[in-house]
Amino acid sequence: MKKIYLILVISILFNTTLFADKNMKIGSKGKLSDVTRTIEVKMYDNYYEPNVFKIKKGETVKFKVKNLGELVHEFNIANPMMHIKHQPEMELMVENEILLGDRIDKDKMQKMAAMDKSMGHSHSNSVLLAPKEEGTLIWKFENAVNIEIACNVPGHYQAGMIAAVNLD
Ligand SMILES: [Cu+2]
Repeated sequence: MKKIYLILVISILFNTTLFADKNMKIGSKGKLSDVTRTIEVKMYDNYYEPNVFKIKKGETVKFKVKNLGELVHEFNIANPMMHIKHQPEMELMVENEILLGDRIDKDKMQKMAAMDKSMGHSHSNSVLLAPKEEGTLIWKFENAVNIEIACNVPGHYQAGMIAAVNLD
């Protein structure tokens, strides 16, 4: 029984490593010329509207995201494991006072990014918006599996700021 458990743990760890490489099956940054649909998304404290997205496999979607909440929020397309992995980066941004509750210190973000890339928060699969800000993200859902859209501002994911993505 113990042996089986050990094998299970090893295989989970192994899969985790496989998933953590560049070919994570979440799709890729899309081109404007490939966009077939634009979806408007509103972010509130702490939820998305809509909170379910029906997407065809291979489709390139443009998301127009608006933060109508009073806090900073993120619209991040990833799988659950990537979200968990991204959260310490966001916590560091809070510790470095780049990410404040209701605003983003963009000057500081740029300065820090010059030293540490993760502080720049320039991920093609994510937009980070202060209240009243708007952003767009174009994503190609090719080979995408197990996707969820979530906010990794500390505490928000845990509070349930997650939108489901149904791929068919
Ligand atoms: Cu949030």
